[in-house]
Amino acid sequence: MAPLIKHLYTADPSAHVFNDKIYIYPSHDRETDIKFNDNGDQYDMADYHVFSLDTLDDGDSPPEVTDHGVVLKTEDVPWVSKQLWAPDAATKNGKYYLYFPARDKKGIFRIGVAVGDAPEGPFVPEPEPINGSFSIDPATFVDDDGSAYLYFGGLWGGQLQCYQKGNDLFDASWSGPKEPSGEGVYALGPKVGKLTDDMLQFDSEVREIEILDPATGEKILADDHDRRFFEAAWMHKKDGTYYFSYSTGDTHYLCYATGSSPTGPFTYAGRILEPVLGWTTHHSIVEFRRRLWLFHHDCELSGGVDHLRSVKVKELFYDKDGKIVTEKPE
Ligand code: FUB
Repeated sequence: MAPLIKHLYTADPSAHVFNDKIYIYPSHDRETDIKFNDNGDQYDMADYHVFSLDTLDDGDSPPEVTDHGVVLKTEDVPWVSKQLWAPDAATKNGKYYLYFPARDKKGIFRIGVAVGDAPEGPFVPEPEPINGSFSIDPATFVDDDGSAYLYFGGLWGGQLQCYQKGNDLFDASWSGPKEPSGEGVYALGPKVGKLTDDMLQFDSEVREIEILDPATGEKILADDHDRRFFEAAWMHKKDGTYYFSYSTGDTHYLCYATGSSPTGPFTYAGRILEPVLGWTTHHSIVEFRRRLWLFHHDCELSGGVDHLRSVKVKELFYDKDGKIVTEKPE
C-alpha cells in the first residue's frame, strides 16, 4: 500500500473510530540539520495535524484523506521546550483528549493533554504536564466499563531507563541509548496508569506492566531484544482478551502480548509486522466496519531517511485461535 499522506511526512499513527470515521493522530516529521544519533535528537517535531478518512478501502486506489491542519504546536504549550513525539487521542463524556509527549524546559520527557470539543480539534492544552507522567509514547484505552488507561514508555531517547529507582526519581546517568542488560536481568516494562473521570490526571499509581515469556512464565529478559518492550505501546481488545502491542526498537519488530486484564500481566504472543524500511516502527490497531486495520509508518516516501516517515495502513487478521497473523511490509 502506498503512503496514505504524501504532502507531509507523518509517523506514529494513532488511529481511532470516532462518529463512524477513522481519525489519525500522527507525529508530524520535518526536515532538520540535526545529525542522526541513537538518542533520537533528529526527531525534532514541532506540531500536530489531525487526519480523517470516511472509508478504508482495500482496493487499488488509496483512500482519500482529509488534513484538518495544525491542531497543536510547541508554542501553545507553556511547559514544552521541543520534540512533540508520538501522540494519541481518546473521547469520553463528549470531549476529545489529545495526549502528547514532549521535552520540558529541563529536557525531560513528560506527557501533556489537550482538550477539544471535536475529534479534529482544536485542542487547548492543560498548562502543566500530567502529574507523575514521564517518558514517551502515550496510548489511551477506554474499556467497556468506561475506565480509561494511559500506557506509555520508551527506551533510550525516550528515557524510560532513567526511572529504575522510582517513577519520580529521574536518574540522568542513564540518559542516552542505554538500557539494562546482563544474564538473568529482566527487561524494563512499559507503564500504565488509570485516568481520572475527567481524563486529565492519573487516578491511581502508575505501575509497570509485566510481559511474560510463555516458555518460562517469567518476565522477558533485558537481552532478548527480539521480544522486549522498547516503545510504541498500544492496546486493543477482542472477545474479552486484551492485546498489548509494542515495538522492539533496535530489532524493528512490532510484537504483541495478551492478557485478561487491561493492566496485565501479558504473555508474549508473537509478531505483528516484520521490519519496515527505516529505524523506527510504530503503529496502532483499530477495528473499523468489522475489519481489523494496522496503521504504521515507514520511510519509503523519503527514500529511507529515518526521521522522515509516512503513515500506511494494512489489514490484519486473526487466526482461529485469536492469534494475530504476522504481516510483511509492502
Ligand atoms: O516519532 C518519535 C519517536 O520515534 C516515537 O515517539 C517513537 O515511538 C518512534 O517512532
